[in-house]
Amino acid sequence: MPTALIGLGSNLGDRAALLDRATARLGEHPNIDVVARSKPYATAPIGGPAGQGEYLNSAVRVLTTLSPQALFEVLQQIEKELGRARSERWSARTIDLDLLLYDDLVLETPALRLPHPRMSFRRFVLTPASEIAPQMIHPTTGWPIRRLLEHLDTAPNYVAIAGPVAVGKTQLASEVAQRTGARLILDEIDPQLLARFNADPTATAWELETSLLHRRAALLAECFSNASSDEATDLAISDFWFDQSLVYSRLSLTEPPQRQFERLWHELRQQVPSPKLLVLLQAPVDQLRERIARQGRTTEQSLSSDELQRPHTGLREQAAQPDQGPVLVLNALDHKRAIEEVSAAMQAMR
Ligand code: PH2
Ligand code: MG
Ligand code: MG
Repeated sequence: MPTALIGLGSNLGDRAALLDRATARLGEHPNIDVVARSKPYATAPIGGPAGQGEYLNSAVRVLTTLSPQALFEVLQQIEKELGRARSERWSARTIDLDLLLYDDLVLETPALRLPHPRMSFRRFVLTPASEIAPQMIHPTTGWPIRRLLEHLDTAPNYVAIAGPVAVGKTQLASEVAQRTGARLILDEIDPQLLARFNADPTATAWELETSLLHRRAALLAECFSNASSDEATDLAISDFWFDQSLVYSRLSLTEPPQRQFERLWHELRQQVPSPKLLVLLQAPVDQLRERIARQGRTTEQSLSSDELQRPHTGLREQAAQPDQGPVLVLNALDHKRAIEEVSAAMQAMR
């Protein structure tokens, strides 16, 4: 019988009683068997309007013969019966029942996404989930729940933003840094080198890629070495991802230098911290083209749709590598939403 993992949260009304009643309702359903239930954990509210009360969060593991969609509808029905009113996103609620995992199913429908798109980096989800389902595999990272929680405990509070050229990485990183007080780490490129690259991309690709790679390694090492006690915050965000160099090198370098580049990347990677969370910004290619034209980026203007699409695909593949960890994929076009998502994620992962 399929196993499902459900996250519960309440920050309005008699929170403990609401968690109890929701769990009891689940167990009363003829096709749902509650096999494990975590303790309630008091957690600070993340995201949404200011001034909300503290949450109680818990998790339950169930066996069910219901399909994921049918189980999801049951959760919504219970929310309704327990007085859940829907208003502003992430606002206070009597009860929230989130379908986190359904076996190792990966599903993307307008109504339901599995695994839950934000579970992999939220401490208020992973703490109770790890109590009752530490070995259950989160299918898009390939990591068990316990490892996801350990990652939150051990990785630096650092978010890397990745995405194709002109998607808005710098703007997003800057605005999130401003909003959260995080340290901002921005890609740097020598303008003369860029000019030479624009004039002759093929001849300059190696020099450009290695220069970027060394600079990124130095920026990250610098930011995290003096884990300075005088900093008001231990949060950091960069408008690049160290591993994106690898993706671009595969697109721009020929075979033998690419292998050499891969060795260099591997060597430098040992010394740089990997992000606690990777944010992958996505936008349709025709939108990228518009932004490229608006920004007057001459090199990219001549790229075909296929060439613009390739980094997208490469970054997605690299982000799905077994050691990568949590990834949050966002639509770059909804800028306000992206800022809210990343800011909330940075609070939730601490
Ligand atoms: N749920 C949210 C948004 N923020 N914060 C805490 N502490 N616990 C939650 O369950 C929670 C939240 C959206 O569902
Ligand atoms: Mg929720
Ligand atoms: Mg919900």
